[in-house]
Amino acid sequence: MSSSVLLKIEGELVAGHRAFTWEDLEAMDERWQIQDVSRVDPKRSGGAVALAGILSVAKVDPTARYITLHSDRDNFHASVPLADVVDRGMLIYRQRKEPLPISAGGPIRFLIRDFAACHSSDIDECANVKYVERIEFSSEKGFDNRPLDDDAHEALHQKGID
Ligand SMILES: Nc1nc2c(c(=O)[nH]1)N[C@H]1C(S)=C(S)[C@@H](COP(=O)(O)O)O[C@H]1N2
Ligand SMILES: [Mo]
Repeated sequence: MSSSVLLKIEGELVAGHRAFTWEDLEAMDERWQIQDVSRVDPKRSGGAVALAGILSVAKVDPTARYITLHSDRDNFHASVPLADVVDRGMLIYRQRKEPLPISAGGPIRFLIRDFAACHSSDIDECANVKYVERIEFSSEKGFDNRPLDDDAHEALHQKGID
């Protein structure tokens, strides 16, 4: 198992822990661990940590209003109001005792409980960003290149990266 950094936390509003290895996520307090994400979304499997746990360990300032999830791997980014996901967001990071595979959106995939249909709201399925490498906290909305309509969504799926 590697101890390389899987997740970076960015932004001026972050005062605490800014770099997480797989071991850091696994070592997070039991109260932040979600053992079985299939109960949240039957399409998903594995274990996650609650976004609220990351906020706590990273000591994110309460004035943060937006969270931006960055996948540099395939240049996909989503920025949503933090208040809407603070209690519903989680980071899937393991399957049994192993890191989440790329094929499942790993090593880290964001998942929102009760997400809306694609581009029907800010908190939609498209915001379940795969291959999350960086999470940014800010007072203003960050970069977001989610598909805005059915055509753009179809084009993204045709690219074969979704
Ligand atoms: N990194 C990354 N995350 C992504 C996407 C993507 O293209 N790249 N597509 C999004 C969209 S538009 C949707 S609807 C869901 C689809 O998730 P699924 O392929 O696991 O069903 O992933 C979201 N997360
Ligand atoms: Mo989507």
